[in-house]
Amino acid sequence: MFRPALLAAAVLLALAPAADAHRITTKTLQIDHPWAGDMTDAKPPFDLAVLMVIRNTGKSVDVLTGASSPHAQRIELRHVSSGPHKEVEIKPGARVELSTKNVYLRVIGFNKVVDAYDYFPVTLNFKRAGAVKIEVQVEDVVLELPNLN
Ligand SMILES: [Cu+2]
Repeated sequence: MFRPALLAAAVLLALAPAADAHRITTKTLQIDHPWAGDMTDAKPPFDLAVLMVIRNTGKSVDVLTGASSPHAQRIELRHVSSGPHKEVEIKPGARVELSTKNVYLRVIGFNKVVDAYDYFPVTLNFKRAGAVKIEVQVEDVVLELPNLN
């Protein structure tokens, strides 16, 4: 028997813990759910976008200046319309979302075969917090990658 209410509850249960559990915290930063779209069909090397929410829980401004991964040629901060982006400032108490509608991390020359729900390592570089290691989750959704500009 098909029971929509139960199905909806199951979907919520499946989504909520992943989003809650997947958090990286440092003394001054809280990074929630860094993720990338499914690229099961892409042949390495390829580009992908990494998205996340960063909160500054400290008392000073911090600045995301770049990132790297052992599985990528390089990672760039990019603005969806204006291209290469130097840095992302995060004021104390502020919450900044990296997304393909604004500024995102463009992973260039990714060379690992990954399936949905796999993780891969990325190091974020901040002016104050320094190098912060995160694990990016591959989501089971297709994420349209912005054209390079
Ligand atoms: Cu996550």
